[in-house]
Amino acid sequence: MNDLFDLSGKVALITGGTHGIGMAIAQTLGAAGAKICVNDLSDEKLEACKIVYAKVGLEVFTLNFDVTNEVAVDKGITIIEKEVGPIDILVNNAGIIKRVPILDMAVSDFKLVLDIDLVAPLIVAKRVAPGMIARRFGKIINMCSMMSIYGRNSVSAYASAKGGLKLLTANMCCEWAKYNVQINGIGPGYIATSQTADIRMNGHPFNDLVMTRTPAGRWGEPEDVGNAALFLASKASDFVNGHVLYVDGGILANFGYVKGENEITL
Ligand code: NAP
Ligand code: GCO
Repeated sequence: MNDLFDLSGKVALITGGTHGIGMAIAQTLGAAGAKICVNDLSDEKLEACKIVYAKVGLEVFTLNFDVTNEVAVDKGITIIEKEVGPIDILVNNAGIIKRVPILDMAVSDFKLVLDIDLVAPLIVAKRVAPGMIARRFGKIINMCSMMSIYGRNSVSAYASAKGGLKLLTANMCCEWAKYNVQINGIGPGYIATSQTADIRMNGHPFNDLVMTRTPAGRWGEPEDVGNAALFLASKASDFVNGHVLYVDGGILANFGYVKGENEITL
């Protein structure tokens, strides 16, 4: 049974894995035996994360490169292949959000979000997939969102990117599944990380919304997403392909309030 989730000898790259969801995924895959590589844009964060990883017994290979820059991605992955080995598991986790109403949003900001959240997963996967195809083994996990299928006021760029990423995931599956490469997405619900820090404070209307809409009655933890990633990175998911696994405490299943004075029981 344990063999199903054993990642010994596998090399995993988790983009933007210095904190938050990326770090939880890296820790979970590392605990299952994978050799972990993470990148980010800040040398300070890359240094600091090594200490956090070391505390859970993981020696992590870190590298500074921008996932939106094709040349930098090529250089970075060439270094990883040389220093650590060919990448077996790619988690396209790096992402940003800009919460701005459509009429107020600069087109350049819209494009920036699309570049990081949609085009970058394509750039990194394009660099890594040929090796996976040649070796007839690979797992690619694209970090989608509930916003892959929902709209919400102020997150148009993010939702456009994450909706696109869901379909990019399906198309990667259509083209690469025959080479024993599985490409899936994870759609986290509302997870307690720096991305949601400013809307999570007690008393903030968005915190109330999350708490009254999530059947599980809580924000998700990065570890909740890490566990789903382990499934999608492991043998246990070898016939799961082109799918988005929502890790959302049930929000997508629910149309209504789940607690408090507005609870609808009729
Ligand atoms: P986070 O704490 O903001 O972490 C995002 C990571 O991506 C950071 O390490 C960041 O680096 C890195 N990054 C951003 N732009 C980059 C670039 N151009 N090149 C390389 N690295 C870059 O976010 P999170 O909440 O953990 O989210 C991780 C992923 O899950 C994102 O794709 C996000 O959209 C998605 N997600 C999050 C939630 C949620 O509720 N938190 C829900 C659904 C989906 P710096 O720290 O140096 O900026
Ligand atoms: C927001 C949130 C999100 C989440 C997540 C939901 O403002 O609505 O930040 O979009 O981070 O992606 O799945």
